[in-house]
Formats: sequence, structure tokens, C-alpha cells
Amino acid sequence: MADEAFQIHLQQLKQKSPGFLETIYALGNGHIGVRASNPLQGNSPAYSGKPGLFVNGFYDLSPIHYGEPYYGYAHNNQTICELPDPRYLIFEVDGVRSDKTPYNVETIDKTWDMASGLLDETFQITTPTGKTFTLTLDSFVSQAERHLYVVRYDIRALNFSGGIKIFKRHDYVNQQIPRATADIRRAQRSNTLMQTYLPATAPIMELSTQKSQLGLLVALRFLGDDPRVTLTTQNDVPCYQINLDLTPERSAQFTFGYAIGDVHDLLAFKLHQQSNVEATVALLKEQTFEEAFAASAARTQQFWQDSDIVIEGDSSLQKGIRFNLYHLFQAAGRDHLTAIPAKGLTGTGYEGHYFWDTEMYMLPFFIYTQPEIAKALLGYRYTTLPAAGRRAREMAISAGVLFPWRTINGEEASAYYPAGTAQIHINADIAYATDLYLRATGDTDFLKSAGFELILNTARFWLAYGNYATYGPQRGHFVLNRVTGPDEYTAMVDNNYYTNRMAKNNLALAVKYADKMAKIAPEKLTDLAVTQDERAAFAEAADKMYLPYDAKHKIKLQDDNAPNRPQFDIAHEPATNFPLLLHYHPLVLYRYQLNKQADTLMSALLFPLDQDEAQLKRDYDYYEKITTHDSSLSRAVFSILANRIHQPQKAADYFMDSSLTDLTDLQGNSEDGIHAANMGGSWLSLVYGFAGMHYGKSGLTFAPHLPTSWQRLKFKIKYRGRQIAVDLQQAAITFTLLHGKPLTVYCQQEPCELTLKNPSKQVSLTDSTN
Ligand code: IFM
Repeated sequence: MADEAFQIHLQQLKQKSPGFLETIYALGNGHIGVRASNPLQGNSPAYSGKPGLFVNGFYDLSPIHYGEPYYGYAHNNQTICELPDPRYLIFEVDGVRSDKTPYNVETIDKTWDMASGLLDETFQITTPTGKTFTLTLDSFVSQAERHLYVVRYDIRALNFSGGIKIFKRHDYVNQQIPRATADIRRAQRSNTLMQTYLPATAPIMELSTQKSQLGLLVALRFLGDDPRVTLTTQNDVPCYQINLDLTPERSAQFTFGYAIGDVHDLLAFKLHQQSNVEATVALLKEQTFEEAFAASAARTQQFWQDSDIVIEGDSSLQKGIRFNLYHLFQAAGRDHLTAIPAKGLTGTGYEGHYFWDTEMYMLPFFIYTQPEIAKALLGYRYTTLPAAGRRAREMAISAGVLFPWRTINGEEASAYYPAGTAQIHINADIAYATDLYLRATGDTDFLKSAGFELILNTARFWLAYGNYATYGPQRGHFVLNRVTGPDEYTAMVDNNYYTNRMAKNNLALAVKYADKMAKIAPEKLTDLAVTQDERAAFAEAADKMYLPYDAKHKIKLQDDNAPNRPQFDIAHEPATNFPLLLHYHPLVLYRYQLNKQADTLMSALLFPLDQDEAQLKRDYDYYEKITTHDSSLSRAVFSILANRIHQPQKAADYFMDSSLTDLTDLQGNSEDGIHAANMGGSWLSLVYGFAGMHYGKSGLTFAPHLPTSWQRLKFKIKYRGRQIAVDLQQAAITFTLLHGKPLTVYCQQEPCELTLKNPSKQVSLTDSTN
């Protein structure tokens, strides 16, 4: 029985533009993503949507052309490829083809059942000769077999009986959509791919990129056996032709499966072509919609078992949260070679790049609910460690690695270094996330095989980048100059608080894990040439890291020079000027105290024991006034911290704005793809914010604050081989150990010992915490 609380209905959405709907209903599984296009439009210039299929890690390069190409600037754009729309169909009725003369297509209904992953859509189509029929699509991207996409079409005549021809072409080149845009958040270019058809039992094409030299197989097959369906070619393009005789009484159904292979280096790919083709084609053999869907739905169900969040008291919010969680699941790479693009696999925004968004906003959700996926995401960073080493050398850093600010292949792709490469906090973000994963899972194998190297090499970077100051208030301290923090309206500053605090942590982690490795795998320390002197240097730099502070006003400073900049008058800026980045030259913005997103406050979120409540409140009030939230990464942080300073209404308001960012098209650009980091932020808001989960002095600690209008917040987390259910209500919070060894969690200073014999503990909540 379908559960309405897991369904996204077209009728409930206020925005209904084609591009927006394509994003909202996009399907994916971390390897592939399919936008929910109008299936008759293809690349028609008259259509405002952007149909397409994306494969994680399948991108092409193009040289970045600089007027003044300084040494060390990023060399290449990396742009995710938009592949043919696998939903596309061409109709021919009364001799009129829909690709030559547009048919009228009306979207009647869309229902996405996130409980199973099935997308069910109905379109009403009228031919230029006045014949009307409905086209229903049932489609899913398999969560069980990552290469598989299946779509079932159902056609019913409404006002006629007669013949209709349908063509399903297996084509790329003829569907390419050129783009140009002035919005830097959108993809600035599209790729030209090469397509070759290979001899095989099903139409199978090899797509290869020109510059990145990657290859990918895409096979299409009619699933079933139907004399009305024949495989032919049209202008040398393989094409299924379906001849139907329709009547209003009886609908016709046909199903196609796509097998989308792994992304390969072209040379290796050519060498193993035969076996790749066989494996890809085999995927579609004897496949049925029902069986493939059952396997996929079972994995989806398992996802919800571990990752669902229940909110009682607000049904649209409940649905919105599930929408966010499921999109996160759909977006995350699982092969250790890919991560999560800022827009998931739902659009070309930010060209399909991975940012710190993965580690700082989305990874916690996976760490605590799907740790295998979290491990694979960190595995991607480990895979790209050599590229990060090369980048550090290019940046004249003698040791360690520098991860790119934005990338697909591990190389820097940001052409604007003040808000790109200068965000060197990315190194410390990766180290922080690695530590979080290790603390939450206790996965020492990962520590030995990858985690320690990530932490060590990022820490080595800081020692080589920074220096001990000899002048001014920083004298004797370890300083990091000319950096950009998370806030992209402030750039190239000295001692950005967030960066320094994160680097301090990174250095301390190197010491902590070197000590641990000395016990569990001392040979690794020798292999990696870690000496006692280096360990001491890490410890000293961590200890002496400079953290700018205004002692007079008792405020943490965003950077050394922040108080000398005037505050931007946000309140009097016309609403139409937001986001400011589309209306002001960066240098204008950089002259002010002006935050696009949480920066210094982000460090307060990540290091809750650094400050008492009074300090946090002062910092919060100060930074809230100068923040525009022009980045969708901002509000979640403000929501979480509002809870910590006991401002529940503010916490709820920020949360409500950010949690439905895409469903309500809050930023006006969801058509370019989802805001994946913000979706991760909504999980953080619920678990770190309203449930107040954090690492306290004694261990895993909760400080709950349920919004007054909610009755309940329920979720599960995995922690070191255990699973715990958390059930927060207005008067009490209950922790239940579902499996695993005994564990003590803390709430209001009270230890709650959970064992399988006595699995549940309830703590009643006093007014002061709620
Ligand atoms: O990584 C973010 C950044 O923090 C703000 N601008 C958008 C990027 C991609 O989401």
C-alpha cells in the first residue's frame, strides 16, 4: 500500500516550469541521473527544459582561456557531459512526425513514490491533426544494479482509433543542446562527444570524450518480445520502431532498459572492449520491469529503514525532508572514484563539480546512516590524493597535498582563484570529515588503508603553507595568510578564523592518529616517513595556531583585518539585488564586512566545546547582521546554532526556509539542479540542531530542542557497529539500542546506558532545554 507521506505529487508543487520539474523528479543512484523531461521534446530549441542523462565522473575538459594566464592558474574546465535523454520518443501520426512538427504536450500528473523509487507520470498529447492520446511513463533508476535505468511507456488513444508509429532512437549527437549563460553558477559550456555504434545484439554505443579521453558504453534494449517492435536504423542511427493500432478501449505498453556502463580511461576501455560490451549487454538480457524494479525497491526500502526521519506535526515538512534525504541517496557516488556534485546528478549547475559540500554538509548523513557510502565518498578523495600532491607542488608547497576547491577529476577547475584555490580550508574539511567517519564507525581498516594518509598529507600542507609570525599581535603564533574562508563575499585575508581553527584541528588529528598508528601499524609511519620531529612540529603548530579575536567586543574575528572594513548595508539593499554576486563586482563586496554564508559561525558549529553560550550568542548576533544567506549552505548553520543559544523560533524559521529550498524553488534556480549541500544541511539541522547531537566531553551527547509546533522527531543513527533509535517528543527523549554492544549516550548531563537487555532509556526534558 503506497504511503502518501513518501510521495511527491505534481499538484502539490507551486512551481511547474519544465526545467524545475525535471530537477525535482530527477532519478539517480550515484552512478547515473536522469532528468524528468517532457519525453517528446528532445533537443527542440522551443522547449525550455534541459533533458538529459548524467553519469557521475563522465566529463570533458576544455582549456580555460585567461586574458592574463598567470603561473599556476587552473588549466582546464571540467564539465559533466549531458547525455541523450533516455526517455525521448518520436511519434508519427497521420504522416506527421513529432520531431519535425511539434505536438502539444500537457503534463497531467507526476507522482514520485520515494518509498519504492518509482516515478509515475502522465502526459496528454495532441497531434497537429487533432488526435489526442495519453502517454504514461513508469520509470526507475535501479538502486540494486547501478548501471540500470528502466522506463515503461503506456499509450492510450482518447479520441481516435488508428495507427501510430513510435521511434526510439539510440542517439547522442543529434540530441546535443548548446548553452550560453551569464550566471556563473550555471554550466558555462557543453561538451562535444563522439559516438560509435558497436556490433552487438542490442544497440550499443560507445561514447567518448575528446580531451579527457574517457569512454562509456550505453546500451538500449526493448525488454520483452513483441512483433510490433522492430529494430531498424534511421540515418545510420539504431532505432526501435513500434507500430501500434490504438483504440480508446485498450492501451499499449512497452518497456525499454538502458545499461549505462562504468566510466573508463579510453585506452584501457578499447583494450577491454569486447568484455565491456558483453557485460553491458548481459545486464539487459532477460530483464523484466517487475523483477528489476522489485530488486531496486528492496534496496530503497533498506535505505529508508536506516535513514528515514519522522517529523510529526507538519506533513509538508515531513515530505520535504524525505525528498531531501532521498535526493542525497540518489546523488552519492559509491565507487570510490566519484563524490557528490553540488547539484547531485540532476543538472549541469556548477558543471557537475564536487566541492567541500560533500564533506561538510552531506557526509555526516551518510556516516551516521549509510557508512558504506560515506567510506566510498572519502575513498574518492583518497583516489585523488596524487593529483592533490601535484597541485601542492605547483603552488610551491614543499610537502603534503592541496585538494582542489572544485573538481571532478581531482585537479583544480576553479578559474577564479580568490574564491577557488584560495579556499584552502578544503584540506582541513576533508581531514575533519575523515576523523568524523573514523570516530563514528571505528573503521581502523580505513584508517590504515586511506584515512591516515588523508589526515597526514593535509596536515603536512599546513606546516609548509603557514609560518610563525614575528610581528604584531600574531607574533609567536602560527599564521595562515592570504586565504579565503567559506564566505565567498570576503577573500584573500590573513588568518581567517574558520580556516585557522580547522587547520589547527587537522594538525592535532595528525598527532592523534600518528600516535594511534604507532600502536596498530607502526610500519606505516616508516613507509610514510613520519618522524618524531614532524609529529612535534604538528603539535606545536596546532598549539600556537592564531585565532583572531576582538578582546574589546569579545567577538571572534572573521580575519585579522575584518573590523577595519565597513559593514554593508544589507537592510537597505533592494530585494532584487540578491544574490549580490549577480549585481556587484567581487572587489566591491570584498571591501565590506559582508557574508554570503556562515563562516566564523561554521567553526562554532563544528567545535561546540570551543565556546560557552555567551560567546556563541555574541558571535551569532554579530554575524547574523552581516550575512545575506546568498548561498544555500548558510541557513542550516544559523538554524543549528540558534538552538544552541536557545532561540527556538529562530531555529525553526531558518530551518523552514532552508529545508524546502528546492521544493519551493527558494533560490529561483532549482531548474539547474538540486542544492545538495543544503539537503545535507537539513539533516544536520534536525540531528545536530533540534536533537542537539554532538560529541560532548564524555561522548555522544544530545541537547534536544523540539520546535513547539512539532509533536515528534524520530531518526536512527549508526555508531561504531550499533544502531540507535532516537525518539524526541516535547516532554521526553527516548534512546533505544537496536543492535550492537552496550553504549552510554548523554542527555542533559545524564548518562543513558543502553544494552540489548535494557535497550531503551527515556530522559524527561525540562523547560530550560526545550
Ligand atoms: O561550495 C559552495 C560554496 O560554499 C558556496 N557557493 C556554492 C558552492 C557549491 O555549492
